[in-house]
Amino acid sequence: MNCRSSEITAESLYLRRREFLRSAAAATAGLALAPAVGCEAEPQAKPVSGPGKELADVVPGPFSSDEQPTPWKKASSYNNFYEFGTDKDDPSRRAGSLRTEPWSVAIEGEVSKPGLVPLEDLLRGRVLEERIYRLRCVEAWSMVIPWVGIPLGEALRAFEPTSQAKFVEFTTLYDPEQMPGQRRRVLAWPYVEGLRIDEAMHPLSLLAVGMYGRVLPNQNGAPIRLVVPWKYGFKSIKSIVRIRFTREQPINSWNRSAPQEYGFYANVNPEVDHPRWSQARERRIGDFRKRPTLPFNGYAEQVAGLYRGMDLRAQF
Ligand SMILES: Nc1nc2c(c(=O)[nH]1)N[C@H]1C(S)=C(S)[C@@H](COP(=O)(O)O)O[C@H]1N2
Ligand SMILES: [Mo]
Repeated sequence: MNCRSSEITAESLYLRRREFLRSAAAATAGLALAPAVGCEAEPQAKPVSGPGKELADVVPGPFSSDEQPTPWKKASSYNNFYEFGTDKDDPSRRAGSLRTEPWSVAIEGEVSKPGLVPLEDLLRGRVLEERIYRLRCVEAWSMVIPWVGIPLGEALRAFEPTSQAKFVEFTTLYDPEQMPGQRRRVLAWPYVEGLRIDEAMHPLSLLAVGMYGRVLPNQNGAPIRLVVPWKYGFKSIKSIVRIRFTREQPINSWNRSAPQEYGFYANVNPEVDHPRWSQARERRIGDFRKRPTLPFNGYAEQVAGLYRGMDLRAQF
């Protein structure tokens, strides 16, 4: 069976299909799409668990790309999540050991409302938005993923950062029993990332809890992760357990491990090569041909103003 074309059909119809499923015409639409759906389900890597629970009451959010979403199969089986190993298929094979319930996030540092916040409370009363964002890895590949989440800035403001809060630091769970990749010191665990406060508050920054209308698969950073679409993928930290508001610029894991290769800002910049390869082009997962990489991953109109006056070659 020619899977490529039917796979594309399945993905391009994915949004409309969900509408159909909700409507009275569900039975007919389901029939019409049956072959494509079957193909979509064809395994590439064996998933640790099936697609997550469907999320209810998701509204379309702003800034969505109109590009074709990457097939779910690829987005959930070609991953970087070193806590489960360094191969692309390690996370989808091994992340089943991560327990995502119950889950809390510690709020610390320069805030008037610190505390340990259960995930349910973090989400309570908030509208889940779907935003189709490009994610561009520093390794020169990219995907287009329909994320589901809440604006990071809105979530952060609720904790009332003080005027001293200049940066926000995020930390991933540390538990080598659940995250076997942490038994090897490929990075200084736990994984840490950071944003300047204005970057964190920018309306593009998303705290994601789902993708493709469903709860995040473990390998994609369940139960809660960042998505910062104008920065290289490593800034989009997964499985967050701590958010700390700081006066000083946080030391992010990749900067610590290889400072000459990975900076703090990590804004997607086709003009600044990685020391070992070019950043001028990228391969969209599923495509054969490479395409040019866009400044700020195509989000320059929204975010270039944050960096006015900065030398982004020096502060890479
Ligand atoms: N905790 C943690 N977060 C992480 C990583 C990681 O290894 N550990 N990898 C990063 C990198 S390099 C990329 S490209 C993205 C990949 O996200 P995805 O697998 O959902 O596409 O996650 C980022 N977040
Ligand atoms: Mo990445």
